[in-house]
Amino acid sequence: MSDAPPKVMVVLPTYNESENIGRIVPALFALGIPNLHLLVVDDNSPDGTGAKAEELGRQEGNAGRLAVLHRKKKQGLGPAYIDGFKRALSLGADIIIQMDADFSHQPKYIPHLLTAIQERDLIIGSRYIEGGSVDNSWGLIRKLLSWWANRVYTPGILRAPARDATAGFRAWRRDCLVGMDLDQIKANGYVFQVEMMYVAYRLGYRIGEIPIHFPDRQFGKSKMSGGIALEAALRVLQIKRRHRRLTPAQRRLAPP
Ligand SMILES: Nc1nc2c(ncn2[C@@H]2O[C@H](COP(=O)(O)OP(=O)(O)O)[C@@H](O)[C@H]2O)c(=O)[nH]1
Ligand SMILES: [Mg+2]
Repeated sequence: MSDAPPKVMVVLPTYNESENIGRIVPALFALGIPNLHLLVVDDNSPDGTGAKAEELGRQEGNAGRLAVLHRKKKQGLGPAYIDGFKRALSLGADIIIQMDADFSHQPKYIPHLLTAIQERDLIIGSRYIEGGSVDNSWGLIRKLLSWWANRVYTPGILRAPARDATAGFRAWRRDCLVGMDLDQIKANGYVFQVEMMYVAYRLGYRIGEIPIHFPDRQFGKSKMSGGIALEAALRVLQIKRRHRRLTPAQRRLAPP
């Protein structure tokens, strides 16, 4: 075995993030993490995010470290991530980071994720453990609902250890994503995050959390809504029904 640093690939799904993409790419490379690569997964954003990402990938210093996966049309976060994860595996990533492109997931936490993943298979950047927090502008009701859904409701149903099951700032070990049958992940939006976590848990992978502060985006618009959040809560039961019989014996050993 060589001592080369693991290949870390950050998967960034984008839809109309033209104001953010030119900021997040340099912010990620500025971390100075050796062997860090980026994969932008763009759903043909009408604002030209995909072309902008291509341009960034041609810039000196970025060339060979930034790939863009173009999908034909907007199909939601879940399918974009599944495609992105498959591509990251085929590009030989050892550790896969998933994060929003809008700075709600702050690059400064990536070193914390990378340290924690050494002892686990999945690390979740959590808003609801000690040291974590959400944007100060969130009203009390919104804060309470999100806390309750993630901290009480979802763990109560799934009996899985994550205390921020809908959080989308995560690190995965390659073996864990290989072991999961990604074609069996059907959910979209916030439930996608819950489904991925639950399948990993059922397959016996070790899940850990690190605290993060989650500020609201400064540029661009959110693609989520209160309705999507409510739907997510109802679909947790479906996720349980679909995957509760999975056991570690059903881990896959190699990608198809
Ligand atoms: N490729 C792709 N990215 C998406 C889609 N929907 C949202 N995103 C991206 O996923 C990330 C999170 O979405 P966002 O709208 O910020 O959700 P919020 O943080 O829950 O408000 C952002 O980087 C979005 O650009 C989609 O349909 N396709
Ligand atoms: Mg966001």
